Amino acid sequence: MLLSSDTHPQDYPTVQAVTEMGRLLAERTSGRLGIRIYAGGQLGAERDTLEITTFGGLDLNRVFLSPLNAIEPATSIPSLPFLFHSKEHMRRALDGAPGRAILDTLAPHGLIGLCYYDSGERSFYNTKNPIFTPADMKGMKIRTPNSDMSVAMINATGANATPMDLGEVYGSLVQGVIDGAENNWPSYESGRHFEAAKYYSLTRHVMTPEVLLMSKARWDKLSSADRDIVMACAAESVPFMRKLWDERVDGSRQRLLAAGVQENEVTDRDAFVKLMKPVYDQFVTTPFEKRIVSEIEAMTV
Ligand code: GTR
Repeated sequence: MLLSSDTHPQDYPTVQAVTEMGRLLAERTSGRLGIRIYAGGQLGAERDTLEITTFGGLDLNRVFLSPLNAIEPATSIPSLPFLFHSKEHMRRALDGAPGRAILDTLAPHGLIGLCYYDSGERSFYNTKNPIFTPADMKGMKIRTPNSDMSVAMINATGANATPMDLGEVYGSLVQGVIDGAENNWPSYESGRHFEAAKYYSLTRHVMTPEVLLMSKARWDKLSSADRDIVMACAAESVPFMRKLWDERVDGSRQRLLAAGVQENEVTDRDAFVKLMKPVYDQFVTTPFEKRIVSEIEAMTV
C-alpha cells in the first residue's frame, strides 16, 4: 500500500484524482499496489510532508508547486506571473516537454514528479476593499505560499507579502493578522476564507499547478514494469482530475457569489503585469531556466 498525503479534504478534486489513481493501480496489479490517502492535512503542512517524502517516510504526496521552490529553483517557473495565457496553454506546456523537464529536476532531491494537476487561476481577495489597480492593495498584508518568488511578486505590487501555510490563513484573516491572500475559487471556498475576506478581485496573475510526487526511495524499489504502471495510472488520473476541477471552479464561484462574495474585474491588468514581470529577471537566471521559459512562451494554443 502506498501512503499519500494531501492538505485538502476528501471531496477536493486532487484527493479524488489520487483515489482514482489508486483504483487503477489496484486493478492493474491485481491488488498488489494501491494508495491510502491521508487527506485534510492530517500529516501536517505541505512543507513538512515534503520533507518526510524526501527521505522516504511517505510514498506519495500531492502538493502545490510553490513549497518546492525552496528545494529546486526551476520549480518556480510555472508560477511566474502572467506566463500562461490560457488554461489550454498551461495544460499543453505542463503535459509537454517543458513540464517534464521541470519535474525531472526533482530526482536529485529525492522526489519523482509523476504528474501535474490543475489549480486554476489565482486572484487576490481581501477583507478591506475591492482591488481595481495596484494602488488599492498598497500596504495590505497579503498571505503568500512559502516561496521567495511569490513573496517578491506580491511585494512588487506595493503590498506586504506574508508567507504562511495554507492552514493558518483563515485564522489570520479573522484576527486581522493579514488583510488578504490569493488563491483559486475552490481553495477560497474550502478554506472558508471568503467568510472573512469577501472582496475577490480577478487579477488572475498566476496559474501555479499542483503536483503529485513519489518518494525516490520508494520509486527505486519498484520494478521497471511497476514504474510504468505507476506513471500510466498517474497520467490517466489527470483528465479525471481536470473534469472535476472545471466543475468545481464553476460550482465554487456560483456558491460564493450567492453567499455574498463581491467579485470584480481589475480595471488595469497591464498595471499588474508591469509591476510583477520584473521578477523574471530575478528568478529566471540559469540557461536551463531561460530555455524552459522561452519554450513555454513560444507555445501557442
Ligand atoms: C491551493 C493548493 C494547495 C495549497 C494552496 C496554497 O490552491 O491546492 O495545495 O498549497 O493553494 O495557497 O498554499
